[in-house]
Amino acid sequence: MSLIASDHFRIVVGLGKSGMSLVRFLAQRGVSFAVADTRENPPELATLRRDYPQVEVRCGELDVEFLCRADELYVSPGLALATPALQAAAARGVKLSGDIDLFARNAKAPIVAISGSNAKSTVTTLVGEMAAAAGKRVAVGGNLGTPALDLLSDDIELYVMELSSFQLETTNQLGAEVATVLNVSEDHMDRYSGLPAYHLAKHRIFRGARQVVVNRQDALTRPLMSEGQPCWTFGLSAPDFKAFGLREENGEKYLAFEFQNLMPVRELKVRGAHNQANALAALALGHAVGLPFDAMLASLRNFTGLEHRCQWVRELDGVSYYNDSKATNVGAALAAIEGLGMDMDGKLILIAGGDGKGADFSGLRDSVANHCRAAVLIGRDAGLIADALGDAVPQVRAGSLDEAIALSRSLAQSGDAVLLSPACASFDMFKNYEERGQLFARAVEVLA
Ligand code: N21
Repeated sequence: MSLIASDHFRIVVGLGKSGMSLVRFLAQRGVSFAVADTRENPPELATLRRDYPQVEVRCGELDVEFLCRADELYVSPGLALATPALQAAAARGVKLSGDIDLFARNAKAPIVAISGSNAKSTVTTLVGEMAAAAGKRVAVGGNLGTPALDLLSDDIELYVMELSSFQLETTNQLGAEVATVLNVSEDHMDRYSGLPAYHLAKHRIFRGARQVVVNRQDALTRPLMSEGQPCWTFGLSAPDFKAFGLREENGEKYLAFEFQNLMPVRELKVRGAHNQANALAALALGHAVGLPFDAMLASLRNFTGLEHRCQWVRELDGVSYYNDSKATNVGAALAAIEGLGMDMDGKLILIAGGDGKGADFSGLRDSVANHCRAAVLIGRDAGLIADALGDAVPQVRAGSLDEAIALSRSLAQSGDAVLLSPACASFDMFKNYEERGQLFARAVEVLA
C-alpha cells in the first residue's frame, strides 16, 4: 500500500538515474505526475518516452507556473535547491522533496544511513557485506549503486544507504534506525555558500534517527541529541564505553570495542589509518543494528576495497601505480597521500586536478611536501592547485591523462608510486570519476 494519496499531482524535477526511479515508483503506484528537466536533452529522455509515452515532460528552463501545478516536487540531487524557479514554487506553497524522502516514507525495515565527505561508499559497502554475512536480507544503495526507490521490497530486513549532501537537502524526515556523518571536510563549494551550509545539509541525516554514530576525531560529525538517545562513537584512540577504537597489546594494534580487543589491525587487507577508521565506523553501525561481531569481523577480513579507491593497478620498473580517481575532494586526496605515503620507502608522484568545485587546495601542501616527489597537474583547475602547492614539490602541467601518466613515469624512481588522486571532480575532462579511473587503469596496463 502506498502512503501517497492519488488525488495529488507531483513533478519529478531532473531526469537522471534517481529521476527515472521516481518515474517508475510513481507510475507503478498510479500517482499522477509530470517530469521537468532544465536540460534540452536529459540523459534518460529516450527511456522515459519509450516506457512512459503518456507522461508529460517539459525540457529547458523551468516554468514556475508549471511547477506550481504540483503539490510536491521531487528535486534531483543534480539541481541546486537555490534554483530561482524552485524557490519561487516553494514560496507559493509547493513542497520540495526528493527520492530519499519518498523512500523513507515507504521503507518498512530499519535504515542504516551513512553520509560524510569521504569514505561513505566504503563504509556503506562494508556494512552491507556485514549484514549479508550475518544472514540478513539486506539492500544497499542510494548515492552508490541502485537508487533508493529501486531497493524497496517487502522482503528486505535492513537497508544500508549512502546519502550525499545533495540527497539530504531534499530529505525532510529520514527516520533512520542509525545515522552517521563519517567526517566533514570541504566539498561542493560551487553548490554551497560555505562549510556551514554544507554541514547543515549533511546533518539532516539525523532527523528522526533512533541512534547515532559519531566520529570522535571530528567534532563536526556530532549531532544535537535528545536525552537517552543511543550514541556510539568511533575513532583511532583507545575506546571507552559505547566506543570503537584501537588498542595496543604486546606491540600489536587491535580493532577494539570498549575494553575488548576484536581483531588485529594487520588482518585487514586495506592499509592506512583512514581504513582502520572506516572499519571501526562500520563495526559501530553494524553493532547498533544488532549484527554479531563474528560476521562483521569476517567481512572486514575479506574486504579488499572499492574500485577507483586507492586501487593498485600494476608495477612497472619498480614503480607501483594506484587509481584513486574516486578522490573528488581535498580530504579524500589527503587520506590517500597520507595512507600510501606512510606505508612506503619511496615517494609519490601525484596526479591531481580537474574541476575543483571552488575548493581551497592549500590543505594539500604539507602532505604533498612530506610524501611526494613531484605533482603532475591536469584539468581546468591545475593552475589553482599549482598556486596552492607553491614550491612544496617540483610540478609539471599535463594536457591529458595520457601525458600525465607518461610524465609521471619519467619522474618516478624505483620504489616510488604513481598515484592518481585528483582532489577534483572529473566533469571538465571525463564523463565521471569512473571513466577517469578506467582510462587511467587501461593506459597504465598497456605501458610497455
Ligand atoms: O564523477 C565525478 O568526477 C564527480 C562526482 C562529485 O564531485 O562528488 N558527484 O556532484 C551530484 C548529483 C553528483 C553526482 C551525481 C548526481 C546525480 C545528476 C542528476 C541531474 C547530476 C546532474 C543532474 C543535472 S537535473 C536538471 N538539470 C561528483 C540538470 C540536472 O542540469 S556529485 O556529487 O533538471 O546525477
